Amino acid sequence: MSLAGCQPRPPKPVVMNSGGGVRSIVTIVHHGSAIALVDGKPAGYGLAWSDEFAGSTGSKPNTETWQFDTGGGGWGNKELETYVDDPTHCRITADTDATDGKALEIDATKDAGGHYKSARITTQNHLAFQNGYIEARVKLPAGKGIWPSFWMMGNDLAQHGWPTCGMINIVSTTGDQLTTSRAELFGANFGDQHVSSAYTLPAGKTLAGGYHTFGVLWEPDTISFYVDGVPFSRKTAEDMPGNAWPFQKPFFMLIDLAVGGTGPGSPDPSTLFPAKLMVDYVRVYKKGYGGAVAFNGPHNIPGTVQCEDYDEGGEGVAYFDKDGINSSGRYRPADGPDIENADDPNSGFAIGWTDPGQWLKYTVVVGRTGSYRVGFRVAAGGEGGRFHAEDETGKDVTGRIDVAPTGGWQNWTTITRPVHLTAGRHVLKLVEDTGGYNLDYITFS
Ligand SMILES: [Ca+2]
Ligand SMILES: [Ca+2]
Ligand SMILES: [Ca+2]
Repeated sequence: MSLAGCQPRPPKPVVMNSGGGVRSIVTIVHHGSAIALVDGKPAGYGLAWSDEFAGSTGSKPNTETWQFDTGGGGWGNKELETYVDDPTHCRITADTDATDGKALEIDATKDAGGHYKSARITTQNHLAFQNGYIEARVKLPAGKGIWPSFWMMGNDLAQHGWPTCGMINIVSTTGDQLTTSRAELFGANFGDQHVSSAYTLPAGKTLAGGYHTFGVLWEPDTISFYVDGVPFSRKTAEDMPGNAWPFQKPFFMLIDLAVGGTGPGSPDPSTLFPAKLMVDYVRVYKKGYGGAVAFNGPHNIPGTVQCEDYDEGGEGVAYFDKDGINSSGRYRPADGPDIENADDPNSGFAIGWTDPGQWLKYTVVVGRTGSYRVGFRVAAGGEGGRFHAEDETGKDVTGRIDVAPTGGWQNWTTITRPVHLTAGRHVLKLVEDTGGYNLDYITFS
């Protein structure tokens, strides 16, 4: 579904050339209070989600993640482009400067009649995020009238409209001002008042011509912006017009390449078309995620999680296994967790050799906030044992689960419990409080 025609069209921020009633507060660098990045992310954060834009060359970005906003009409800023859903304007492309040799390319074109076409993609209706360090590696196009953006809007846009839903502009820099990176927060429900932050690159440096990273560290009460890992702004509600702070709820992402309008002004004869916006990746790091990456997933809830499909990332990241050896050697022989065949319909393999203190992580995407029935498929040939599951904050989500003897290591039974889960991406951690049972799969319904 496109925004065009069925919902208000959220504008991009009007910043640089705005007048009359628009309050633009430019605040420069608070290094002292900023959180430094370590290995490209805040300490204690791990990769929770990414799109590396590494699909088939020439294809559109993953449609399970991104949808196209289409249409023209200025998008609230008198912009000149018409956004189209067409790989000619938005596709995966080979790029030797990209970390993995591939990037998303958005092309803004001008035809013989002077009409501009470009693309805008969003995760709206697909994925939303709340809190974390969110970063894109981007090659910005230069030129008067060129306006690339990587930004986020509140998931409640349709209910509350812009700007009350909130907006986080991680990159909102025009193609004729590439010695400065601009970021903005919008949140007030009175006009487009906002707080803007700007970072001017060191003398002689420019954002043109190569990849740079643009990040936001979004914590419940503060939002900080980064360019190439350098923090340049840290804001709280006190900095916002009317102390608005609509950032304690999920936001979706947008990437677009606008042409003209009240932000950058119109292109001039020096502006080269097509203008190309390149995005190597978008990554979301979250506190406590520890670097685990979904294996054969992420697993959708409601749905079934095979216990052998624990995350990738290895010892101490995706799992803790006491001897570091897969004793049965099945399925994932290089890993530590012990995976054996499961004599149970449609279940593949099972985790055995459970041992107190061992754990396994599973990256899941919860479809809606609410109550679920979780069913653990278990077998216990000996005396049985117990385990529980935690979310990424360490909260016990299941309570203690006792496994009674089932009369054999392949005599499977299901233990069900109610759980409450919140929508979005999470990492569930299955913690073995004792040994004495095998784990086959987990159902959520
Ligand atoms: Ca890439
Ligand atoms: Ca083991
Ligand atoms: Ca299984």
